[in-house]
Amino acid sequence: HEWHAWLRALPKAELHLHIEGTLEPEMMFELAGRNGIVLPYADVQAVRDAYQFTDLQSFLDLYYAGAGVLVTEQDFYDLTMAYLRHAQADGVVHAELMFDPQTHTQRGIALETVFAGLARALREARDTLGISSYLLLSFLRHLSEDEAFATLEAALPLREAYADLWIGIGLDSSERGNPPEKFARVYGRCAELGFRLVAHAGEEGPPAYVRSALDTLKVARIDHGVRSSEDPALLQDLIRRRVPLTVCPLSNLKLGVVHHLRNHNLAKLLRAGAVVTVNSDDPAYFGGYVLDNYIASADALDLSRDELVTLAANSLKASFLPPAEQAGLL
Ligand code: ES4
Ligand code: ZN
Repeated sequence: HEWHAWLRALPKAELHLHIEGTLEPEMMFELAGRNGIVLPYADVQAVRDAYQFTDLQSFLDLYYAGAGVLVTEQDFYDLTMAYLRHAQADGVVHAELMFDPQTHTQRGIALETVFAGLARALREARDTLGISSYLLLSFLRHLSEDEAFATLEAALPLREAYADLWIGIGLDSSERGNPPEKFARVYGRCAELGFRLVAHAGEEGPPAYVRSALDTLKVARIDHGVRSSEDPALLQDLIRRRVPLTVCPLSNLKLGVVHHLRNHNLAKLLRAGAVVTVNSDDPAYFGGYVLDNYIASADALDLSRDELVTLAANSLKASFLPPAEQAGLL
């Protein structure tokens, strides 16, 4: 398909990507082998066969278990470099990667190990692949706000060493029952510290969580946000305030947020005037990197060339790059 090559060549930013969600089964075995970890799977195919999710939690259980093979600085480097090569092949010129420090510190991995491995890959890719990137440290919302504060306090001594990369804060994991306002105080502190703020909201959770992320956490972008369309006043606010939504179509399909991509509201949100972007979320688990997400959405929703150009341009404009750098990439 000639339009696939055209789509690949469109400069785009990836804004919703969990680096732990880029762990392909092949690398899971490789890292398990060199770290002396025995996986509860016979082979790569058995891992892939296990990826049949019914909802967000059924995915998260395997995602946190998979992350258990990440031990050394080299592991985090290899994981990140493999992602960046995929991203470059998809026409990504800038990536904002979320990472979940609590997933690693809870198993005794030092925060410095995580930062050092991610940063070495991101800085190398800036020079060798021409991809710029930022890091968004994400709090796990199924844990307490005190644990989020402790994570922030543990990470702050590293801020200066990684100031070129670590510019923001995210909120992820089990959404239902863990509303944004649970993290109001720690987000207030992060805002005072000058971090850019995003949060997952309206993936499985209700539109009220999107409202709370906006008004209580004061986020600059909403991760997912697809359930916002259930509240017309909220959707109008998102449109009027030009709050970007980092939508992940294949993720929504695999986790049963939608039952077919034909039913995805991405096109309706875009045509209503929302700042929609297309992203891959956890590509190793959901069966596609960012270009696969664009192609599957275009096929299912009859997106026009102009709409695809708008989606790619939106991704750069919704990024945390300074406007002058955005303009240079557009
Ligand atoms: C996630 Cl798809 C999704 N939703 C919420 N939290 C997450 N962490 C990793 N992937
Ligand atoms: Zn996500």
